[in-house]
Amino acid sequence: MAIRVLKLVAGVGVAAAAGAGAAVAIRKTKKGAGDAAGHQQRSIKMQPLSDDAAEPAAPGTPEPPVRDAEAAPAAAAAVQQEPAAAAAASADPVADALKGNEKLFSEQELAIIRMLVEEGQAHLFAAWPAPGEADADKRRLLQQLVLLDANYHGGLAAYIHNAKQLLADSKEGRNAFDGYTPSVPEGERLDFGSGRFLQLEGQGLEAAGKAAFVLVAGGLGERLGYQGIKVALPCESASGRCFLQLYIESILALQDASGAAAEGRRLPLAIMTSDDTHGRTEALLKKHSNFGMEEGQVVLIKQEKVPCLIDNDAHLALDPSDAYAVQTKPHGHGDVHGLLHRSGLTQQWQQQGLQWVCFFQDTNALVFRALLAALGLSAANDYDMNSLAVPRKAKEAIGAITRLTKADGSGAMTVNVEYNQLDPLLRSTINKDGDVNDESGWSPFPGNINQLVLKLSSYVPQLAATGGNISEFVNPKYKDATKTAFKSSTRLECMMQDYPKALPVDTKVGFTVVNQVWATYSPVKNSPADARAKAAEGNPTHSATTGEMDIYKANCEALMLMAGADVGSPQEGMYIGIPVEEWPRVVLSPSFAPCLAAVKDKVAQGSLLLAPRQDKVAQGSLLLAPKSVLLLEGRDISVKNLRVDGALVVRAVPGAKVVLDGLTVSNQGWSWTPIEKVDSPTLEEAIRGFRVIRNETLELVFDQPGDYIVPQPAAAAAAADEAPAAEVPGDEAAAAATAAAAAVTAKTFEAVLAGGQA
Ligand code: UGB
Repeated sequence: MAIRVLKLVAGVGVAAAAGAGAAVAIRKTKKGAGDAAGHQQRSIKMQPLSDDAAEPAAPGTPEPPVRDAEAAPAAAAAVQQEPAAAAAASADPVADALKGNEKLFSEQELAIIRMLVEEGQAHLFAAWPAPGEADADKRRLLQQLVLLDANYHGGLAAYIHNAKQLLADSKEGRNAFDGYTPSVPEGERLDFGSGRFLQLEGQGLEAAGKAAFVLVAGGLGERLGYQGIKVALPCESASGRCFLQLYIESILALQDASGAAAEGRRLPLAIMTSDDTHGRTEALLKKHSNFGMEEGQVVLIKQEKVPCLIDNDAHLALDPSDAYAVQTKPHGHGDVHGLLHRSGLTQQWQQQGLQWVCFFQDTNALVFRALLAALGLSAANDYDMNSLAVPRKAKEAIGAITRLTKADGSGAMTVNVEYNQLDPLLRSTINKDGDVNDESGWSPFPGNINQLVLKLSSYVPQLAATGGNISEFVNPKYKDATKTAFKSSTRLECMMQDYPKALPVDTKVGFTVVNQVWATYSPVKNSPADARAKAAEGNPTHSATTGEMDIYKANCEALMLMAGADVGSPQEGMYIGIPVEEWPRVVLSPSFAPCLAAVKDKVAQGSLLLAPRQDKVAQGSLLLAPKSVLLLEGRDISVKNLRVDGALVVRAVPGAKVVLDGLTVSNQGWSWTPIEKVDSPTLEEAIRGFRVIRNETLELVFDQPGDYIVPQPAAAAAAADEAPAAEVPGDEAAAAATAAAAAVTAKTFEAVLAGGQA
């Protein structure tokens, strides 16, 4: 493998030519993540909620019972006990349940036990041996119950009460949307890169300077078959940049491009974690010095899990592998609103003068390509809430953003309706055919992808009114049609997109559809096996394979749309049975392309050619995939004339103004080698189906500010006699020769670019 690294020292280039003596260091080594020490993110450890009667309940959920163990009649408690326990009930049901173990516990713990017994949960203690045996385990269970009680708004009593109500509704088949008439809400549909898109993007960029960002990252990649945290996965293999790095760099790029940085303002990022992801997210940030964010700029807020339920009576589940632990599961991403409120972050952001909060999920690398247009529409229409959305095919398994209005005028909301609820709702109201496409060939209802823009001035008071508690749902998998038993335990959940359910009727809720799904949404959710099954049904696979390929596609399309670049035609490819469109591997760093308009500014019209083109690809079986690779990593790089047939990587620090003008790169490039042909693939490689082999690369590194033209005018002129532009061949010997020179003159550098003759 030959990786050629030209490390361009400050002063080389046009400005240097006019002044200081230029020196170019050329080396042939590379890599090293540069993990500077310094743990900078601030972690807010959420305090357990106090058992505060003033804490608002989740909107739409029933009132919790009053927690007053003394006041509750013992007879009522006995009725709710398990039959065996009820038979043996005495005057003190707690004593009955604990069988002499009472003395192990504090008053606070005994109060919780009493409440649980009254709520019919005596089974949690039924198998306990006599005092003296497993006492530490019994205390361990109580400690967990105290925590679970503290972490749920209204405590465990409220949780059990809400669960009973929702389980009864589920058993009866009651529809939460009964009485509502659906219609298509207010919003706008945009073509990626259109004039209107760019106009809104411009408005969005201005608004981004007053935005906070929230990443929900409490979920594990179970469906993906990945053990690590998803935000640590590379979003693409060409740069190896992980999702968290991409998101943070995108926010920093917006901070810069919006002018916030110039005014000394930092755009905050809050990340919701869970016990499954917290430690590893913290460690990832620490290892990479917050990927460039300052101390305190990124904040972690951790959600807690909720107890599992074993039946319609909301009996709490003991862990199948531990009789002294309640089984728990995630409560859903809806927790984010309550956490933002209770941490004080939203109030703090408002006091700092911020106006918007942008929410996004853990593995959609495209979100920042379209988010600005949504932010712009929010600003233009003064939306309290705006959902970035995608076109939806009727019956597609994706929620639909829907306006729901009560016939009697008593209520209205714009909210996500899950696809399985939409069809029956439409049939029973406005369309006997249910969920069908309209004349456009698409469902008139936009597809929800959970990238939300909220207006802080209405969000903060709404959180104060509701505590940020989001209406919950339950989704038990029943054993049979009688709906009396579950296949496995269930739990209450809540979703962040259900936030509008509790909003006042006159709240402005809209949507922003970007018509090109590939420009907006390509999450990494499914294992290769599930992805193959989805592909077989003709559905998007939402796999690591397509997540990566769609980044290259979106970047190529951006270059074509904004700069008339020639990137050839995409090829059909297949990795581990997952079909993909293969485009040249183009990575435009967030600093290079914080928005589409920046691509237009930095890449001259018709100035870029990425080979091989269609005709070359068609020639031989070895060239099944486009091999050209272009990585532009730096704010101040621009392209005036560039041809790449191979791999070119340009890295430039801020202030290194690099103009690629008349450069032709021709080398062996990189190959995306199918996983079946490589030894010992890593898990990250296995779930996407390939390993990147870097055969040959021209890497230009500009690590000092200055003005640079590549190749320098003299080199270009010299080369012009033989070729239209200077050419860098993939020549191992020449690379070795140049690398041998510890420091060479600018003239040598020109020679390298002209023909590798150091
Ligand atoms: N997440 C949390 O932070 N905490 C939790 O408790 C759960 C999740 P999934 P799913 O993309 O099309 C969502 O598991 O089931 C985070 C929307 O609900 O990927 O696919 C997690 O880390 C759905 O309406 O969610 O469904 C991740 O970042 C639709 O938009 C995010 O929440 C769908 O995504 C989503 O978690 C979609």
